[in-house]
Amino acid sequence: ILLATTGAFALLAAGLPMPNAMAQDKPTIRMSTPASESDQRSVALASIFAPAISEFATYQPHYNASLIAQGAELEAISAGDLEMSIASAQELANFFPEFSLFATGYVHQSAAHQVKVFNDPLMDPFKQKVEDELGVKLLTVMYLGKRHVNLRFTRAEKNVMTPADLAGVNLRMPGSDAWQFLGRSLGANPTPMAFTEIYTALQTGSVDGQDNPLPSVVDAKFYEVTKQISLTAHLVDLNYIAFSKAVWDKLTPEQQASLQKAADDAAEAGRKGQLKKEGELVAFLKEQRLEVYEPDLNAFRTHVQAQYIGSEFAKAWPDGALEKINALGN
Ligand code: KDO
Repeated sequence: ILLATTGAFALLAAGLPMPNAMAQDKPTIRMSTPASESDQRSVALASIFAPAISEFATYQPHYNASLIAQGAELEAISAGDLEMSIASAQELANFFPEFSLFATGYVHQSAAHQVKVFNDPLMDPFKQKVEDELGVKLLTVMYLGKRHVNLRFTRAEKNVMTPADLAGVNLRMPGSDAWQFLGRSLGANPTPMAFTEIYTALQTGSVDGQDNPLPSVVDAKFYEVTKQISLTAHLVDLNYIAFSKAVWDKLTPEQQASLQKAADDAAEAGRKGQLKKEGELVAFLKEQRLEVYEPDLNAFRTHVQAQYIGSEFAKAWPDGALEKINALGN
């Protein structure tokens, strides 16, 4: 009698229609991210991806790195402890150094350029390797935004016009070699730290600043504990939707097609949301009394690019790949 009150038996006993697949056959897609629930990528996944797959899978997001620590998500998917993440190219570069190409300063030019690069055949061997060696499918590319330098100092204390002005500045960057290299290439003194620790570190002064796109600066309220933003735009930043190949392989071809479309649609909506916010937020940040200004972009671009040329990172890039990426831009 007890058994008859659970699961499908309960439905039968209550005279309710049986669903095609019993609820417990539906895979749960646990998604872990350091991003908050109000981040545009999170919003797009919850409002577009989740309902689009709900007939055959249950989307279960975990925000603020509450399930898996930032940077450990890919390993978790590979081990079967997680089904999905919003992965950075820098995290992929920990496993496959050639991914540092997509994490290099001033390579991607815009959100549209990122999409062209992701869909170009030049990406095929990159995607295939991740699938074969890590058991992770990169479904689509999401737009995070243009990263800028955001400091605790007033502009009178530190006017960041060129890389030389960042000498000695303790700039929080995410913890991986590719991220730290980007921080050094900007001329700063990078400090590795998880995203969820930045606010307190800025508040207490254990770092001088951080770099993130304007929507992240606002979403995480970094403007409350900083005084200026130099619009360096050093990285037009992206994330890939990383998905467990083991789970994917259990779906029917129709379900795979729906899930792929759901990911693409969510990415497109997230991109639009993020671009809109980027356009609006300079005014908001100025209202919050931050000094927001443009540095000598040519000086930053030239300096950053010079650091990468001939670096260990660049040695891992497939021949001709950078040229192909550039050709897809303006
Ligand atoms: C960050 O830690 O600075 C970063 O912006 C890195 C990105 O790859 C991305 O993961 C992001 O954090 C988180 O999603 C939080 O927004």
